[in-house]
Amino acid sequence: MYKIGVLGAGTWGMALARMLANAGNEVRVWSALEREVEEFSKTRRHPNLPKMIIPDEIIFTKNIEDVCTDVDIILCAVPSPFVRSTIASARPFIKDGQIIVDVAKGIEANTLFTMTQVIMSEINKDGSHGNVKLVALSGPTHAEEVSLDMPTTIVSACHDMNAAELVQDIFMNTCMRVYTNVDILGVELCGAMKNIIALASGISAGLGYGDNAKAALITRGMSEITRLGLKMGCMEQTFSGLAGIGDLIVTATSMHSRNNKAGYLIGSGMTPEEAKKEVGMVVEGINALPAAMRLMRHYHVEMPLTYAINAVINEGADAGETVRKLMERGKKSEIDKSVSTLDFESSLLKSKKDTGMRRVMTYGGFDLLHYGHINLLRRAKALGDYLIVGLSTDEFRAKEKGEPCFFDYQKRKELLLSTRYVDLVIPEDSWSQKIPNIKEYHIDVLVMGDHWRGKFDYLRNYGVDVIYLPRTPEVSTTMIKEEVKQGENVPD
Ligand code: C2G
Repeated sequence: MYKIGVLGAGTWGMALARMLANAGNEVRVWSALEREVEEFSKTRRHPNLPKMIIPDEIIFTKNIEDVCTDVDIILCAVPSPFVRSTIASARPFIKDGQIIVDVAKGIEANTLFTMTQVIMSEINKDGSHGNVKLVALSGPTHAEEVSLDMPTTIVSACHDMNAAELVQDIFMNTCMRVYTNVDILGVELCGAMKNIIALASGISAGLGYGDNAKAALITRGMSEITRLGLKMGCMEQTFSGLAGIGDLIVTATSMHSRNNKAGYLIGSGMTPEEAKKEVGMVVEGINALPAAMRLMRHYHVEMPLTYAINAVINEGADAGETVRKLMERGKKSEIDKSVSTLDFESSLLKSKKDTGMRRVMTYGGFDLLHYGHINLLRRAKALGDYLIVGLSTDEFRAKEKGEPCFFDYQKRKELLLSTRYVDLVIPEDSWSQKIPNIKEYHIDVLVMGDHWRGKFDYLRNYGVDVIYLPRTPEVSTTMIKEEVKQGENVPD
């Protein structure tokens, strides 16, 4: 069994804490609200989940260190606006390499970071948490139903499939079926944006419209979220999966959903403030709107529903009038043109700079690609969402290392691109190209093995995080060559 530290005693955090404790795990729960800690510890009840009994084995604490040290998993279950500050308080107690599972759904308005990117950027401020593994756990999961052990499915998403599969093992049981996905950005984008469409669905119902309008909102809402996601480099299957359409259906059709409920109250005539007060819990769809509007503009994606909801929630537009305008829009085809050229990809890279999407760069020869290289590439990719490798050319390698690589540049490039981590390979033919590369590709993080420690610190002056990761000590290209040579010399 596992030791789980839970940050946040809200509805979702407590439903999961109960499930994990009942599965035999050791579960400790921290809350910033002392009264919650005392009340839940004593009553073993949660006000938002009246039918749920909190297992006696769950330990509550107001000391954040208690849930961050000596645990296999930290579960971040605080509302999205409090993720950054909570991680800042927890950082001193979190060891490098820790697996953190995020269930908060949202996008940070000023950075446009998803929640796992917020966690990574906050926890690695000290540069000594480069190996923390972040897993997003997201899907069609009403806490109320999970708290009653009703059958549920969810997605465990991480660049590192090992981490995603460990979380799958921990959270899987006869009532919770967990699927893995490597597209963490797509999973998190869906989790944040679907709350906005759920608001729309609630507003529609509040205006007295029926299932036809609800189906239209769900379908066209998923279509615009998918358009945005593809422009951000996500995988299309994610949007037709559990974290995508699955979560949107469950959120937009159920009165369990706060977003749907808040939307209904607004459609019925309440102001957003009155509706939020009436719902009494965090309405993530309203929190996600500022970021959604910025993403829409940065990626030049047409998202009429998101635009319309923002007008109603943040600009005082009349809901009924807004629906009429939506219905009177120009004619459209359902089939978007698809774009996939490299020119688009480099223009996407250029536009990504302001949207907080993190681009990582590393350099090397990567000859006779081995697991030491893969360990480096995997950890480098986990620091962002797009990994570029500056691959030493044959000439550069011969000049700098005195001997050519075993595989030529094309073969080494092909091998790198066949891995799950590398998104783009460019030639490295001079030591001085790192600064122009950083500017041209809007690099946020430079990653190198720690035998280079200190050598590239000067790049920090160009706004780049420079992170040195421990080499995999027992393997190297030179060692492989020598062992093969010795093997050749061994008499039959
Ligand atoms: N690496 C590692 N563990 C190993 C071997 C290599 O982590 N056992 C890392 C290195 O630290 C480097 C990357 O994998 O970050 C590529 O390694 P090499 O091909 O040996 O590249 P290097 O000689 O470090 O050249 O401009 C910088 C140079 O191109 C880097």
